[in-house]
Amino acid sequence: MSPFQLTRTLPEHATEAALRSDVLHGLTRTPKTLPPKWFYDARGSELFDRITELPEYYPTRAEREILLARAGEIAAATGARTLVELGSGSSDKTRHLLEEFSGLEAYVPVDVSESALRGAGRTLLAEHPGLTIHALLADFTAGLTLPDTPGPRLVAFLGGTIGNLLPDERAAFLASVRDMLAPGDFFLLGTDLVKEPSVLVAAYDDAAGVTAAFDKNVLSVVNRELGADFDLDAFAHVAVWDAEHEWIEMRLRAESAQSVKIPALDLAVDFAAGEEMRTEVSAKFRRAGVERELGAAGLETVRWWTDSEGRFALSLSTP
Ligand code: AVJ
Repeated sequence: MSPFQLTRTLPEHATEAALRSDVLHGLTRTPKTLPPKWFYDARGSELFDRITELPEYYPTRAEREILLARAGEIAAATGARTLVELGSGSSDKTRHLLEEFSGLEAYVPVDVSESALRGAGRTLLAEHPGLTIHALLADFTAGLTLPDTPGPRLVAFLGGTIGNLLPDERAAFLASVRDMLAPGDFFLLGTDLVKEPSVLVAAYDDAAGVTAAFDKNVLSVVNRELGADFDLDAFAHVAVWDAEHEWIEMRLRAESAQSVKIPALDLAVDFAAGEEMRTEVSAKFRRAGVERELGAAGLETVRWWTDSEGRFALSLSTP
C-alpha cells in the first residue's frame, strides 16, 4: 500500500456552490459580510505566508516557540500513534511535532486545498519514510469521518484559526471535534490571547500593507470566480478591536458610493460612501474562556502552555 493516500470528501463543485451562497447571503444582508475562508486562493495563501513573517504579526512565531519547547511533552503526554491536523495547509507547524513523535505511525492532514495536501505529503514522506500519510480533502468545519488509523489519536488545530469562527460556529466545531475522539485521544488547540489593543491592531494592519492586500484579495476572488467588478482601489482596509466580543474585526470600507455587479448571481450590490463590510473576525482568548468552551463540548483541559511573553497558548484536552 502506498504510504500516501488522498480521500476526497468534498463533492465536485462544492466549493463553487459554497462561494456563491456565501457571497449572495453576505452581500444582501446589513451589515454586509464575506466569510474569511475565501481569502485563501493561491495569491491569498502567499500573502498569508508573508503576513506570518511580518514584525507586527507575532502569533505564528509565538506558537512556533511553544511547539518547539513542548513537542516532546506533547508526545509523552498523549502517546499518539496518529496525528490528525485540521486545516493543515503547508504542514509547516507539524514538522516540529513529527520530529518528537517517535511512536507516530500515521499523519492525517485535513485541508480544502488538494495542492497543499499533495505538496506537504511529498515533503513529509521524504523526511519520515516510515510514516503513512492519509490526506483528507475536506472542510473541517463540516464534521469528519477519520480514516481507520491506530490510536491514540491527537487532533491538532493550530494557528489560532479557531478565532476566525463566530461563537456559535465555534461551539458546533468543538462538538464535532469531540465526536472524532475516543477515550484516550487528545485535542491540541492553538489560541491567540487577549492583550494590549494597540499590539493587536498593528498585527492586523501592518505598516507594509500586506494585510491590506490580503483583505482586498477576497474581492479579487469574487471578481474571478463570479465575474464581479469590484474595484479594489475603491476600498480601504480597516482593522478594529471589538472590546465587547474580544475580537479583531477586519473590514473593507467603500471609499465612495458605488454599485458592484455580480453576474454569476444576477445581482447588483450598492455600497454607500464609507460603508464597511466585515471580512474576518479573529477572536482573542483567555484561559478561563478556552477551558469553558472546551468543557461545554465535553473536553477536559489537561495542559496549558504559553510562549515566554504570554501572547499565545496551546491547550491539550481530552474527552
Ligand atoms: C488564519 C487565524 C491564523 O486570524 O490571525 C492573519 C488570519 N488574518 N491576518 C488570524 C489572518 C489577518 C489568521 N489565522
